[in-house]
Amino acid sequence: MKMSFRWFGKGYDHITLEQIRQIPGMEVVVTSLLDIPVGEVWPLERLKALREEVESYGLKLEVIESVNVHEDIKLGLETRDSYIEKYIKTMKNLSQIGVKVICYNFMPAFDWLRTELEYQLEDGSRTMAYRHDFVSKIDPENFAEQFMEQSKDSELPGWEPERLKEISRTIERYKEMTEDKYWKNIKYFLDSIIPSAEECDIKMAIHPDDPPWPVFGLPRVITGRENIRKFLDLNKSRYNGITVCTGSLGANRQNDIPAIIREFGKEGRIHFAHIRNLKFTSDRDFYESAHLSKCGSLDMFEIVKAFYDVGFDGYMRPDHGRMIWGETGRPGYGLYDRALGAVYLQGLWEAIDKMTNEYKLK
Ligand code: DNO
Repeated sequence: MKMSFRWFGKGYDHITLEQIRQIPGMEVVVTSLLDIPVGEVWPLERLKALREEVESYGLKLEVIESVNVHEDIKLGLETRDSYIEKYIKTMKNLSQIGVKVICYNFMPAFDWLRTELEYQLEDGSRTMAYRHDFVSKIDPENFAEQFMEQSKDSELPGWEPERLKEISRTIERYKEMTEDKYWKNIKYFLDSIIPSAEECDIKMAIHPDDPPWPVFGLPRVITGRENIRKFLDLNKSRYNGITVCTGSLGANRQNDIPAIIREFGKEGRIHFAHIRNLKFTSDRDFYESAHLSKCGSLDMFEIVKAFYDVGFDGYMRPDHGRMIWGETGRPGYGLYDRALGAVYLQGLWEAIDKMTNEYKLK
């Protein structure tokens, strides 16, 4: 397991690489070029400069999150081939700077979704929350407006202002989309890019849909064990893999996350792990809690143990944290709580490792 930390890049993140390098055990930075419009090629010169910047802090740049998939590819339009070509060029450029994993998603129209960005917890910290009732009653346009208001100046990943402005129009384009067609579009994309991923030695790691059920009538398919199996079977190369995001999959109580990790981890199909906890406030509603098992509804020990047992040698990062100690910034992506998460996860790993090898406990 290699511990990593998401960084949005200079000018896009209030956190510095200097701060990230000081988190104990931190090895890898997970980043992206946020200013390149979705679908355009990421220029090699920019990538070389980015790598140099990251490496000058003693960190490695081996994971990209995300190279977003153009809507035309998801919709299966004729124009998709030209976007796929550009996607492959970006992959080739990324391989030249030593990137090993690309995290991406295939969620239609927008990325992950929360209803509150500043949900206040008893201890005064703030976090993100999801209320299903709210989502089922509101239309996407109103939702997008409220979301923009709440997020103030800090842009959320997957909720860029350009996307939000277009949201109704984008959703409209999915009117005729069935789940079946959507799966076909995924397969078309995979079959086009995976041979290049193999050549480039870059593992593709799709992010699960968050939350893992249809929203605003749009298909959402990467939702749990069965659909992950279906996804992996679309293209059986090891380079076609997944990101296990415990918070996304964990939002559906039926998902047995340790079992998912064991099944797909053994097959070498998990390339990236986003680890966070959440606390259910009803059957479907939850807030994102601190990472510790006792703070939320997920058992972090069981999750880390499953990764350990399958010999996970991919990248792991602490996912969304709360805002604590007066920090302000991009919701979910503060420094302090995620740094605590990174250390906690490494603590679990070390304990499991020593118990297994030195104390010979199973
Ligand atoms: C949210 C993130 C997602 C993720 C994308 C990957 O915080 O986990 O935005 O980066 O879905 O493409």
